Amino acid sequence: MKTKRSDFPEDFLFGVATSSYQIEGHAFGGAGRTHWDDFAATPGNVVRAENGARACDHFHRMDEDLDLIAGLGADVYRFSTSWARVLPEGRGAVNQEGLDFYDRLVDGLLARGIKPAATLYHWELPSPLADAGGWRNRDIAGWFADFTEVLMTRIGDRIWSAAPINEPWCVAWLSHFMGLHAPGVRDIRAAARAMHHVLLAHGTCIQTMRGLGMKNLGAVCNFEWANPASDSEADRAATARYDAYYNRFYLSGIFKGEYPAEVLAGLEQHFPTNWQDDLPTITTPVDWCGLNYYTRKNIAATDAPWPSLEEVEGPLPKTAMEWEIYPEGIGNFLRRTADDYSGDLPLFVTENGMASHSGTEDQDRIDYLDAHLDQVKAAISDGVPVAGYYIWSLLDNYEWSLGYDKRFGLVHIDFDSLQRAPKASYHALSAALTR
Ligand code: GCO
Repeated sequence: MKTKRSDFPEDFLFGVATSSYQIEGHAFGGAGRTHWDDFAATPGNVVRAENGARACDHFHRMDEDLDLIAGLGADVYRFSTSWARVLPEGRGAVNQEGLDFYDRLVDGLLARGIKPAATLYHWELPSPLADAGGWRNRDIAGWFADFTEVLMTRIGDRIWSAAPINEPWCVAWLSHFMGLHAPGVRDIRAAARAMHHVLLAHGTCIQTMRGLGMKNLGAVCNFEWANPASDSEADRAATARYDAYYNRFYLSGIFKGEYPAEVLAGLEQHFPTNWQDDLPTITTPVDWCGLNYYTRKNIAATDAPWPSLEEVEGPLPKTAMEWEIYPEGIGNFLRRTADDYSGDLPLFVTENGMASHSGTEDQDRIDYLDAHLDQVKAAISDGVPVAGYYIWSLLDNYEWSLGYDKRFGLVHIDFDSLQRAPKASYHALSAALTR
C-alpha cells in the first residue's frame, strides 16, 4: 500500500465500518423481526433469498472481531445498532439482552483504545413499524426519537460520535422508488414521503441525543458522482436532476433548510402537506458530516415520466459490483460539501471500499483504497477539513439484495465455518497505519 498514516494530519482518524444486520446474526439474542427479513423471504428480491439470520455471527464472535479491529491499528469503529434488537416490536418492551450486547460492544472498543462511532439506523426497520407504514408514516420521527432515547440512555455516555441514519437516499429512494431494498416499494408518492420523513427523523434523533447531553453528532449521506452520458443538453439536464435527488437533497435539507428546485419540480405534489413546517427540526445543527462514496453513474435522458433518466454503462474499470472505479468523485464531493453546505465542520469519509472477486490476495482493493486516499489527501491540501476515513468494510458480510457473494471485507469470512481470515488488504492497511 502506498498510503501511510504520516501522509495525513496528526489527528486524522482511520477506521473501519460495519452494520448490524449485515454482520450480527439477527436470529440471535431476542431481536424482533424486521422488514429485511420479510423482503428477503419474498422470492426474487435477494440472491438465493439469503437473509441476515446468521450473517457473520458477530453476535457470538464480537471479541474476536474487536481484536481484528485492534490488530489493524484502527482509531475508530463505525457500527450500527439494530432497532429491533433493542425494541423487538419497534415500540414498547425493551429487549435487555439487546441493550447488553451494545453495552458490551462499546466497552470492548474502549478497552482496546478504539473510539465507538454509532449509527442508530442502518436499514432494518422492525416489521410492526413497517406494518404501520414505516417511512411513509410521519409518526416514524417520534418512534425513532423514542428508540434513540432508550438506546442512548444506556450507551450514550461512552459513544464518541453518533449519526442517526445511514444513507437517507437508500432508505427513501432505493427502497421506495426503485424497490431494490426493503420494503421493496416502487411508488413515487411513497418515495417522496420517505425522503421527507427520513430527514425529519434525523432531526428528532439529533435533538434527543442533544437532550441526553451527547456530543459529536453528525449526518451520514451517500453520494455518486453524476456524469452526463453525452454532451447533449438533455443528458446534462437529466444528470442535474439525478444529482439533485441523489446527492443534494439531503444535504440541502439538513444544512440549508430547503429542497433543490429540480426535486420540487418532480416531487412537491407528493410531499406531506405543510412539509415546510418541519424544516426547523431538520436543520437542527450537527457537528460533522459523513460521506459514503463508492462510484459514479453515467446518466442519459429518457422520455419516461420524471425524473426522465436512466443509468448507462460507463467505460471505466469496474468492481465486483459492476461499479465504475472513479476516485476523483470522492475529492469532488469533499470539496463541494464543504463549499456549499457544511463550511468549517469536520468531514469524514464514513464509507469507501470495494467488492472484489480476488479472495485473500486482494491487491485490487489495496489499489482502490490508495487511489481514493490520494484524493482525500489532495482535498486536505486544498484546505477541506477532512478529519477521518472509514473503510467499508471490516468483514465480508450480507450485501443486502446481493446476498453473501459480494465481498467488501478486509477480512475474509468462510460463510460455512464462519472462520475469519485477514486478507492482503488487512495486512497492508495495518502496516500503513504504523508508518
Ligand atoms: C451502504 C451501506 C452498506 C453497503 C455498502 C456496499 O452504506 O451503502 O452502508 O450497507 O454494504 O455500501 O454496497
